[in-house]
Amino acid sequence: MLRPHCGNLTYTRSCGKLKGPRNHNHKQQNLQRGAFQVIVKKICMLGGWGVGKTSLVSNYVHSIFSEKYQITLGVKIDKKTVSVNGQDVKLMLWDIAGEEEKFSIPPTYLKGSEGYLLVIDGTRAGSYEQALDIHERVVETVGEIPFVAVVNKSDLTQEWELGQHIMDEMAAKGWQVIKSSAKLGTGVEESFTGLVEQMIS
Ligand SMILES: Nc1nc2c(ncn2[C@@H]2O[C@H](COP(=O)(O)OP(=O)(O)O)[C@@H](O)[C@H]2O)c(=O)[nH]1
Ligand SMILES: [Mg+2]
Repeated sequence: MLRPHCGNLTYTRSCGKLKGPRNHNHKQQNLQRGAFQVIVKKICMLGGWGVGKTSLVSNYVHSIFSEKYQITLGVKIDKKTVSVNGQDVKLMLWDIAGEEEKFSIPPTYLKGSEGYLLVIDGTRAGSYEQALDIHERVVETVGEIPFVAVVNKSDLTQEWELGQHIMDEMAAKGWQVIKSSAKLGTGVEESFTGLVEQMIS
């Protein structure tokens, strides 16, 4: 399937009939390229309104942080290839908004996803309740798949609301919990890497 003359392992049209995840319903793919094998994984960004999903992706993929609130319309897919435990993994990072305010996640959004970041805003305890609700809906839709609970905005210590008891509660559920700041870039890479490690283990 993969043509040897395609210089880059991408899904561009220039590679002729090379089919990407779009054509394969985002199922896991093992793409052979000589001795290398790249696994493709779809990851969804989930969480309530304004918790920092888009900012986390921006920081992770583009090392950019914007104070301006960007209302994400529809779905945006960012791509990043990482090497985790010696394995190259091409991540397709799905980020939506639109209906998220109402916590309705379009089924097509989750389809084929093998993991997600469940983002919580540490300055708004209510976003934890939203995350619990979203998590429940995801389990109902796609079953138990790997995820990391990311408690974001850790730089805003003055406005911090999420008490230790909530952190303990999440830990007691066996969740992997990571504090992050999309603004400072702390805990961001760790969150994605932690998720990928769960996904490929
Ligand atoms: N201080 C601070 N602000 C953040 C952080 N992450 C996101 N924000 C801000 O929170 C708002 C919502 O972020 P956004 O990524 O658009 O949230 P989304 O709706 O979950 O995608 C924006 O104004 C961001 O600049 C963070 O780690 N620290
Ligand atoms: Mg967004």
